Amino acid sequence: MSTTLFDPVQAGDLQLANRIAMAPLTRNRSPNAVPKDITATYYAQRATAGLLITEATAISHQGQGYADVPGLYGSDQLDGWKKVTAAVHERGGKIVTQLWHVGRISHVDLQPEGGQPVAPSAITAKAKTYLVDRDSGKGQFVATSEPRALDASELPGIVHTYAAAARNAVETAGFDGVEIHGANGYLLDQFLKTGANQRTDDYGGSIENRARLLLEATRAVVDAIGGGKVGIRLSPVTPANDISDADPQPLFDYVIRQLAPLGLAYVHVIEGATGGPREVDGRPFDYEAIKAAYREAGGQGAWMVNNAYDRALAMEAVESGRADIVAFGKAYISNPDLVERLRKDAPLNEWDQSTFYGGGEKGYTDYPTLQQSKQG
Ligand code: 8OZ
Repeated sequence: MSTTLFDPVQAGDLQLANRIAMAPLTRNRSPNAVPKDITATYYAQRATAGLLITEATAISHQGQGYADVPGLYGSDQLDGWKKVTAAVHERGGKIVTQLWHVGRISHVDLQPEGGQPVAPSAITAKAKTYLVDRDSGKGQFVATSEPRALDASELPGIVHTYAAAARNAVETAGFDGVEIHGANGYLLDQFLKTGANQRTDDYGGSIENRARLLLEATRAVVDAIGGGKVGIRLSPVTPANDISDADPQPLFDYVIRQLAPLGLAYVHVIEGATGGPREVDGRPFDYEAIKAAYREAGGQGAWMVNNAYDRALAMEAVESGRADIVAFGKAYISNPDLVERLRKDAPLNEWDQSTFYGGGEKGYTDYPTLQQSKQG
């Protein structure tokens, strides 16, 4: 019998009970970048996932781009995360945190001393970020601020910050590992892609140069905590956050071949437009080709896929061998017991988009399990 979605899998050092992952999901419920007790409840409720990937979590103040998203650079932030990892481990779950630097997707109000966000080049993204008015507590989407181009002399510091955050995550906060956010038009993806990177130094121009920062950061994280505890998320063709590349297939062929020897736990690929359609107009992409390139180059990490998977497509992906793990996003917001529901082919709770970003327990920790629905 072939492998199913519900079979265990080894991803580097991570021994996972099944092949269903909770995708990283921004929830904006961590004022002052500190996860609260309800965040521990939220993740613990979902601990039957083979792997929980936390919401994107800033590696530094400069890496912050949205109101009330958590961090990994302050002791109070790490203390908050300790409660989360303890609650998940108590329920037998596995949890990694997503290392995030937003680059140009930020706002001066969120930056150290109100400074400009940083980017490969001084090109403003046609994108929105999310701010919360301190007085009224109301959230709103606002245009991102004009960024300044990073000086090459600043890049080693950013690479170091990725490694420091990874060490904080594993050694202090108790995470089982980390996922590097290389997707969705944030800093590392901005360096990768021609739409945001017009540099003329060693970090711009050729594919090798554009991939340099992502690979340096990944190697530094691997050196800090070991490749078996490291995953990476990529989104070859997403239009999220106004990102684009003139020729993504050879770019990602190169990136994936460079990642192959690092002994990563997994590679996580968003197929299509993040949170949207699996095909993006005018941006064809051959995902099987980059998976084959990864294996050909010796990559042994688990292959995780994401975006608009339903039960049937997820089962097909694993049973056919196309993927080792499937990450579910929005379905995990509204179904804490998603694994059980998929196993039983039970109906899913619908999600409430109005409570995705910001707020409290409503739309966060109050979605019922199957059992609670029966009792209620
Ligand atoms: C939705 C809202 C804010 C941020 C991503 C971290 O797309 C995000 C994000 C998603 O990766």
